[in-house]
Amino acid sequence: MESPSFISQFNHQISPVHPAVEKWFRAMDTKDEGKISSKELQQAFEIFQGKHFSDAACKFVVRLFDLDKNGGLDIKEFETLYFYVKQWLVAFNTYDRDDSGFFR
Ligand SMILES: [Ca+2]
Ligand SMILES: [Ca+2]
Repeated sequence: MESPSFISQFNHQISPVHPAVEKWFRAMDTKDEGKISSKELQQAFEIFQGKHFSDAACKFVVRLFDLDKNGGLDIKEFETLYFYVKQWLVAFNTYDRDDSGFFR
C-alpha cells in the first residue's frame, strides 16, 4: 500500500531533470516526439548559438550520447549532452577569442 509520503519519496528518488534541461529539450524537440534527432540538434545550434555544424558532426554527437541506440536523444540522454555542451562552450569561448566560431 502506497501512502502519499511514499510516493513523494519515490518521485524524489528518480531525480527530476534540471528545469533548464527540460526547457531546452521541449524547445528543440520540434516534432514533440520525445527525442532529439541530429537534424533538430543542428537547427538548435543554428538558432540558439548562431553556429553551423555539419550533418556528420550532429550525427556524431547524437550517436555519442544515444545510449539506448534508438537514433535520438531522450531527455535523460539530452541532459548528459546539455551539461557536456555547457562545459565545452566555456572551453570553446576561451579559445575562440576573435569570435569567429572556429579554433585558430
Ligand atoms: Ca524530435
Ligand atoms: Ca536514445
